Amino acid sequence: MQGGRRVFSGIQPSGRSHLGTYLGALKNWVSVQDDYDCFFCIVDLHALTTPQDPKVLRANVREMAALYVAVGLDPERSIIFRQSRVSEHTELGWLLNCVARVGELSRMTQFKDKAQKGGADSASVGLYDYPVLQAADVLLYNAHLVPVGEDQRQHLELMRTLARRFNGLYGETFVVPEPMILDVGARVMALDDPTSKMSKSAPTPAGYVELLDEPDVIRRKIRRAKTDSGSEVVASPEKPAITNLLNIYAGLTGLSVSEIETRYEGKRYGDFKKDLGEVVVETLAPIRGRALELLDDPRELDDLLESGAERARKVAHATLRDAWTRMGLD
Ligand code: ATP
Ligand code: LTN
Repeated sequence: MQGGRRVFSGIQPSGRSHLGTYLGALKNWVSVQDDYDCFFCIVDLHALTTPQDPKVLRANVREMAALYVAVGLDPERSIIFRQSRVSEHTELGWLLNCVARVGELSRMTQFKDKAQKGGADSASVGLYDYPVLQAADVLLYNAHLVPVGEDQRQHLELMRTLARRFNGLYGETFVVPEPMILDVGARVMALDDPTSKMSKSAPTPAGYVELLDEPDVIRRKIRRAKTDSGSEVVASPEKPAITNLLNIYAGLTGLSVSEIETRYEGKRYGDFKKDLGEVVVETLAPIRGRALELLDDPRELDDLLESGAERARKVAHATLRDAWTRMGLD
């Protein structure tokens, strides 16, 4: 541990975690866990901002916990827990609601996109308020670093604004967190449409590789991924589809895009896609195997989450008390 510097991040248990989630978030969580005190949360309250079936949500929480462990997060070293089990998140969320401004939330592009999809008037108030709860998640733990994908940049900026504003109004209370958004893997695009983000709310599963997809399904999805005109395996703005596939290859192997281009000089898209399919399978098959094993013992997963919540609560409660005192609620 590095003198107690902290990391916080979370993923919604809204089903179907995919290669984008892995490259943009999970893989980087694993890479920081030896150097920081880490808090990895299953943000089930955030999932409620769009409609959820209670049975499915319950199952998704366990699946997410299994995936966290299966990708290599160690529940002894890192604190793995469920947001709803640490009530301080919603409590600090309220305090921050009183510091955040309507204008700021109205500018959030993720809210605008998601609200537009279902009709702005019927979007939940929770969806609008989503970034404030997200700020509370991180500020409660005074986290220094937040590893996320590119789509979270604006939420992170708002979180920093809220921390600074609170500190300015009430005195130094919160660490102002930094985003950790890497160059490779921070924005994985859909396999069937390289102009939109790989997303679990995509209209068809052809656009994303789920972390729990079977190897043959993965191979097929990669083989059928959209390609650009031409035939050279090179990244360029005119070739968004092949560029995306090169980035995925780079993210999974640690090779640079130019090293991969050299490797595939004179070869065709088909050869490259076949190998990429194997690279993805090599990474995901062991994760799938471990996750399925863990899911065989749901009680153990529940225990793991409960003991994580106990550890998280201690830290969260101290910060909340501090915020209460600063605001005159003591
Ligand atoms: P939705 O599309 O329904 O909003 P999502 O697929 O973006 O959901 P989240 O649970 O919101 O999934 O994201 C979890 C983490 O994964 C976040 O850090 C997010 O930035 C990252 N992430 C999600 N999709 C991608 C992607 N396509 N490329 C890189 N990172 C991503
Ligand atoms: N909004 C994030 C999930 C999330 C999060 C967080 C990420 C909720 N709270 C705190 C980092 C830190 C998303 O990925 N959609």
